[in-house]
Amino acid sequence: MRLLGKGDGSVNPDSAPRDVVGNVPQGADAMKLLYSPASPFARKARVLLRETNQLGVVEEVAVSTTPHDTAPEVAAANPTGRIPVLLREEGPALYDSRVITRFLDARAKAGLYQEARLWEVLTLEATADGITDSALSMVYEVLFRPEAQQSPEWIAAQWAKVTRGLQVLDDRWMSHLHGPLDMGQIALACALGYLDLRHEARKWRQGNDMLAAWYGRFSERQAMVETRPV
Ligand SMILES: N[C@@H](CCC(=O)N[C@@H](CS)C(=O)NCC(=O)O)C(=O)O
Repeated sequence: MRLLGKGDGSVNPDSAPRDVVGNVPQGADAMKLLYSPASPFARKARVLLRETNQLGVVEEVAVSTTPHDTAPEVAAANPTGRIPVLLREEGPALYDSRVITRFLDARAKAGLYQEARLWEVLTLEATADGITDSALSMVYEVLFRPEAQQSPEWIAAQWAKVTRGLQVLDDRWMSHLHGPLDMGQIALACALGYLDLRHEARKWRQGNDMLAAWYGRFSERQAMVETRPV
């Protein structure tokens, strides 16, 4: 298994190579999470593992994978070739991030998908993941397409999705964001962390003051600090 993290499934030369983090799990429940340090989707699962105290049963294994060069261990477990993947002793591998987080939340009975606000939480998570999808595809457009084939219009359209999402969050979601911890909030924090990592120059905080203030506080959580991409 290749253990050097290239990043968000793109190229991330500044990511420190890592392999296993935390205790090595043993026993029937032992699981492995395939991730790379800069992957915002994998970070959702990694933050959840810390918030719900499950690092003792899930070993984090950094892999090196890109859209053009899928790591064999990722391809073997997830036909779409994407991370995160959760390898389990007691059942088939799980993907994508939303399936993994739902599974790990249920396993720990952590209540990050509270029944009383389930549809809100899922919609918030979908909004956050949509922002991440667009932000990631902008990076892929530049890294993995020949320059002559890159489309500035397409990149602008992706960024428009990001800014529309941020605006809606800043306008309508602040009271939810200030409520009890849930998976929508974690997904959003991972999305915003990715904007800082890859799109800092676009200054997403401008015009989204409340969201920026919320993120400032949320990113101080230990789980966020420990998983911050370098
Ligand atoms: N919907 C998926 C998206 C996962 C995803 O796009 N992961 C990226 C890294 S952040 C990846 O593996 N890219 C490699 C590829 O697209 O082949 C999820 O939520 O897990």
